[in-house]
Parts: sequence; structure tokens; C-alpha cells
Amino acid sequence: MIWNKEVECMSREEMQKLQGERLKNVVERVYNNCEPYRKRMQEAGVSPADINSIQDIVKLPFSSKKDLRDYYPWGLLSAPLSEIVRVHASSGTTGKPIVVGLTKNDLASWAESGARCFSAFGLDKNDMVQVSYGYGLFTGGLGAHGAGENIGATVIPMSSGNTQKQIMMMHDLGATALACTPSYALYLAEAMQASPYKRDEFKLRVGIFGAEPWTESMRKEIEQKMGIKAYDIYGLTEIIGPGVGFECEHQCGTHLNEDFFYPEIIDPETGEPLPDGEKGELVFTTLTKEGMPLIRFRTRDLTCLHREKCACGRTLVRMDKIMGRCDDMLIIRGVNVFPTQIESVICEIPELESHFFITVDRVNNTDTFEVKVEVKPEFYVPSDEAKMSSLAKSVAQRITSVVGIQPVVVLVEPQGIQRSEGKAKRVLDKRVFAN
Ligand code: DLL
Repeated sequence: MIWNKEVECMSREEMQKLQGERLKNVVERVYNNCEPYRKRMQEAGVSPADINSIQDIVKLPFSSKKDLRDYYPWGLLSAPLSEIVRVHASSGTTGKPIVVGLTKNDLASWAESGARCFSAFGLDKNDMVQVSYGYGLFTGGLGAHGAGENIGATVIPMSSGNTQKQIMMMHDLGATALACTPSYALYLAEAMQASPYKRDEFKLRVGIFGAEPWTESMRKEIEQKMGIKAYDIYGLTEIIGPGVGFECEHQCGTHLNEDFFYPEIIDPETGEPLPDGEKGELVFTTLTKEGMPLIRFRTRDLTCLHREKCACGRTLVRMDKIMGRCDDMLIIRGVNVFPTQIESVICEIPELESHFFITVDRVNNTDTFEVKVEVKPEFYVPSDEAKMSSLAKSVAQRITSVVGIQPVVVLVEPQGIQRSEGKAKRVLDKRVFAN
């Protein structure tokens, strides 16, 4: 089902015209209301008068996560704080998160984007959506919630965790769709099989999965184990959260809501725009956002774009599944983690050296997260087990409070972590995301 035919099936010429008009508006908005943008545009020698079509976008400077960090928390707002009705946040590269502010209109266009996704997944007001993404600062829970309500479905705001209760509610209430990370879906699938309920006692038929990379083989496994059809939903906090893009029934890429979020692909090294079909870094410009519009925001996600019309009738540009990242961000159990966040915690703890090593793996469909860290000689007393385990516990707690998920902390003896002669290698990710 197509939620908004007029936009989703718009001709390329009309879409470009709309994008051009919206780009002009958003550039004026940031130039007039946001000092850092105005300064950066002046430095680049470009003014709102130079922006007259969507093709002019290449004249504008890029923005990045670093800007959100540097102007934390409100420096990038282009609306007064009194117009901000919702705040979300995601991991920054160090201790502080990055924070975004949304106006009422921003929430409305998010709900519109989400409704397009859910309709494409074949859902409508007769469906019941169990939202098992986390609610809170993470955009997954409230984003999927808004999408479900907008199409008139019944929403069960479960949030994540408490697997037995998830299964009971899904079973008892008769949820027809499940929204969560693909890795949690796999975990739930096995818990469903092990539950006292038979498959035909569930009404579940659709999965709304995203927030982390997943493969075609993972899709097949979830579909088979849960007996559902699994769809990909894409998004990121800085741009809007879930709903930036979605798969249609043909599942030949992710349609992007390009009337709201204008995508480009650039060479991550040089910043030069790349043609359709070539792999590079995905960049978004929010064309209608009011609270914290972002111009040419570098997502660090790697993919490519295709503009041919899709068999579903939509003309919205499609991107390939995210093929990786061009920074060191890890997504562990759906949570974004930067090695620099771990480093900032470790450096604050007097008993520890700054040498650490992160290992991520997937065991029984759940991500594992281990941090090995070296103890300073004067604090390293392996004979005092109680002391060592209490230190490990407090390190784990500090890391959890910064990154949002709990690691297994392994303390190692002085010099126990291999030194590197070049760039330190601090991460081993054993999970495989290639198809
Ligand atoms: O993960 C928003 C979201 C919530 C999307 C629920 C879909 C469902 P962040 O926490 O800011 O926002 O993380 C954004 O996650 O840049 C990608 O690297 C990755 N990501 C998100 N969706 C997908 C997906 C949410 N479908 C970062 N496939 C993005 C692959 C994804 N990676």
C-alpha cells in the first residue's frame, strides 16, 4: 500500500522542483537563525541567494557529528527552545551524547515518514504493532510508535527487554507486527519457539527491523523461525530516527523519503559527489526540519543510490543495504558505541592504564561485548580476587553509564595488552555482516 501517492510516485522533475524550493527555505532558515551555519557559509563564500535549485546543494559546506558535539546541547537549533517539544539523543564519540530538538511540525513530518514505511510493509488500522525498540532518548521506540499511531494501528509500547513478557503480550493481545532490532528479533524467535505457545496461536505476520546492519541470510533466518515477512527500516537520530527509508514489497533497496531528507553519495576521502550506483558515504540534508535542520550531514554510512522507478510504482530514490561505516562506530545490541567513549571512561579511572581492547561477537544470536583493560602495576594484585573483581565491576558500571550497554570487563596484568607500532588496533568485531 502506498500512503502518499502524490509524493511517493512523483515525477523526477516535480520532485527536484520541490526539493529545490525546500532547500532554499531551509538554507534561509539556518542562515538567519543559527550562528554556526551562518559563519560556515560565509567562510565558504556562499549565501542563501546562491541556492536556487537542488543542484546548488553542492555549494554548501558539510556538517558532521562533530558539529553536534561542538555545539552541544543547543548551539545548532534553528528554532527557539520554546518551539522544541521533544528531545532525542544518541552516542557521541566521547562522554557526552549528541542531542537533537524537534518542533511540533518536525514530529508531524516524522509521523508522515513513518506512516509511509508502515504502509509499505502492508500495515493499516487493522494491525496491532508491538514496539519493542527501546523507548526514551533512543528514537526507535517513540519513532515506531508515532508511525503506528499515524496509520491508525493499535500500538503496544513494550520497549525492549523482558523477553517472556514480550512473548506473552504478543500472544495474548494478538500483535500482527513486531518492531525491534533484527538481532533482538532472532532472540525473540527462539524464545517463541521455546515458549508454551504454538506458532498458530500468534497472529504475527510482519517484522519492522532496523537500527543496525543485518544480512539477507539473517532476514531468511528470522522469517523462517518467526513465520513472518521481515522488512528493513532505516534512520538516524540526527536526521529523524526510524523512517528516513524503508523497503517496499519488492525489497530491492530502501526507498528514501527524499522530499524530507535529500540524499547524496560522496567520496569519504575527498568529499566529491559520486554518481548513482557508486558506493560512498551517505549524506543527508533535512529539507523541512525546523528544530535542528542539518545541511549535508555526513552519516558515515556506506551505500549507493539508484533512481530508476521501482516495480511498486514509487519513484522515491532507493539505496542499497548499508554496507558498513567509514568511521569506527560499532552497533552492539542496537546501541551505537564509539571506542573513544570507552577510552574516555578508562582514562578517568586512576587504577587503569589507557590500554584497552574491545571484542564484539555474536553468540546465540546475541551480541557479546568484552572490554579488556590493563591495570597499573601498583594496583594489580591478582591474589586479591575480591579487590580485582570489585574493580572490574566498577569499570563495567562506569562504561555502562556512558555507552548504555553493559560490557564484560576483563582486567589484565601490566603490559598484558599488545602494543602497536602504528595505529593502535583496539577493536575486534567477529560478527560478519556480508551476505
Ligand atoms: O538507529 C534509528 C532507528 C531506530 C532506525 C529504529 C531504524 C529502526 P541511531 O541510534 O542514531 O538511530 O543510529 C543510526 O544506525 O547511521 C546506521 O549506521 C545504523 N542503522 C540504522 N538503521 C539501519 C538499517 C537509529 N536499517 C545508525 N540498516 C545509522 C543498517 C542501520 N544500519
